[in-house]
Amino acid sequence: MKNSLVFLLISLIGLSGFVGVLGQGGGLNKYFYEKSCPLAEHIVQSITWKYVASNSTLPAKFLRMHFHDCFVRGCDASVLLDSTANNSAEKDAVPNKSLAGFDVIDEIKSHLEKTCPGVVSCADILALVARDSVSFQFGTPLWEVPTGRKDGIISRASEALANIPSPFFNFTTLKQSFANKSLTVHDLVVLSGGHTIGVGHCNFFSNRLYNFTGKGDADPSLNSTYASFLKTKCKSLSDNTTIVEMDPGSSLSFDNNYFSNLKQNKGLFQSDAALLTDQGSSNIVDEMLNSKIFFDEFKQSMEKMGTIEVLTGTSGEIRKKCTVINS
Ligand code: HEM
Ligand SMILES: *[C@@H]1O[C@H](CO)[C@@H](O)[C@H](O)[C@H]1NC(C)=O
Ligand SMILES: *[C@@H]1O[C@H](CO)[C@@H](O)[C@H](O)[C@H]1NC(C)=O
Ligand SMILES: *[C@@H]1O[C@H](CO)[C@@H](O)[C@H](O)[C@H]1NC(C)=O
Ligand SMILES: *[C@@H]1O[C@H](CO)[C@@H](O)[C@H](O)[C@H]1NC(C)=O
Ligand SMILES: *[C@@H]1O[C@H](CO)[C@@H](O)[C@H](O)[C@H]1NC(C)=O
Ligand SMILES: *[C@@H]1O[C@H](CO)[C@@H](O)[C@H](O)[C@H]1NC(C)=O
Ligand SMILES: *[C@@H]1O[C@H](CO)[C@@H](O)[C@H](O)[C@H]1NC(C)=O
Ligand SMILES: CC(=O)N[C@H]1CO[C@H](CO)[C@@H](O)[C@@H]1O
Repeated sequence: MKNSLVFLLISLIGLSGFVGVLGQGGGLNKYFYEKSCPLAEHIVQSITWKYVASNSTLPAKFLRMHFHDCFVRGCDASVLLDSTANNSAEKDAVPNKSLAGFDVIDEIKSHLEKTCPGVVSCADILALVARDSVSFQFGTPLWEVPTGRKDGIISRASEALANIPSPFFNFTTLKQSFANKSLTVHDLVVLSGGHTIGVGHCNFFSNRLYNFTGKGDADPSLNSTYASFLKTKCKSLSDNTTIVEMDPGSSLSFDNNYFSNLKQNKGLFQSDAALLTDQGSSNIVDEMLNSKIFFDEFKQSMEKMGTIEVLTGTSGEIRKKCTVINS
């Protein structure tokens, strides 16, 4: 009787541990570096915070970089690889032209290689940096990043083009793009909230100001007051150098203001405005007007995005340098 009780207890503990690991998704877990590199997460956070403290545009760069990484071949740091003589990497694809912050990742990686050589993957570093940079403002992590990702060895510009959703997408193509990554319409709306920080280049939306249907017209779904303001920034259809805040007035603050703007028809890209064109999606936008709900849902969707097609166990490698595959 006593033995069987002990057995039952042990089984339960074992089972909950097992379920706990599976529950993280994709074979990742929260304590992956606990023995092999106990300071890993501390090192990532302190270097990230050091940079973000003096440059508040960085969280947007890292959040977008993580999104681009996960949507192309999974979260495998393929976005960090440089092009080589015979390969044009994701970095060199048009959607990646404005990615930045690679130098910070490199500094973190070289610090970690000194502390625990060959242990911490670039894919985990990027996932952690995205989380820590956005969380700096709050002083505490906004979502969990279970670790154990391996680095991929392939990066192709053509795949970035095929997998990164375009700002010209409508609701149908956005939904398809996210469904391709096992993400729902709910994830689509919630994660679009990432546009509460950062900037966009004029050429990604100036058709909405100057030539929406080819008749020199504006997009009727764009707030006309906002359109007039945007025209003072983006002077022509071909301007591809000027940037504007995506969440005017609070583009450095991570909050749910994106959704209030969206409701006033001030979503910057067609892909933002598209979230109001479907009833179900539009209802989710309304839910996100509640800040607590947004933060809670964003946490869950980011945790999901961070597990897309991850390489774990014996797949992939631990790169020595994040910009090149091991030779
Ligand atoms: C839903 C489909 C999405 C589309 C079509 C899209 C498109 C874009 C475009 C065109 C830009 C402007 C890039 C530039 O001009 O430099 C941008 C910026 C940004 N995106 Fe998205 N995005 C999407 C989803 C996401 C998601 C899921 C996240 C993260 C959760 C995200 C985070 C960001 C951030 C933070 C920026 C600002 C980057 C900066 O300030 O440099 N986006 N996005
Ligand atoms: C690609 O170029 C590198 C040198 O940059 C070379 O080592 C490698 O063998 C080449 N790979 C292929 C598949 O041609
Ligand atoms: C902040 O970081 C961005 C992206 O790396 C960079 O372009 C910009 O020059 C930096 N600003 C300052 C003040 O260092
Ligand atoms: C959405 O865009 C796709 C691809 O451009 C197009 O085939 C489709 O007709 C569009 N859907 C709607 C509802 O506009
Ligand atoms: C979704 O994946 C399918 C199959 O790989 C591809 O043909 C399609 O273009 C993708 N759609 C989007 C919007 O990314
Ligand atoms: C507006 O679009 C139409 C149709 O694509 C094109 O013929 C025209 O040149 C465009 N106007 C400008 C100012 O680019
Ligand atoms: C901006 O447009 C010019 C002229 O069309 C082009 O030469 C240049 O490569 C573009 N730059 C970017 C960053 O897209
Ligand atoms: C347009 O934006 C202004 C604020 O910039 C807001 O007061 C107004 O309600 C918006 N109009 C529509 C139709 O959403
Ligand atoms: C950050 C980065 O690597 N940007 C690259 C994007 O692609 C262009 C060429 O298309 C490169 O010149 C940039 O260096």
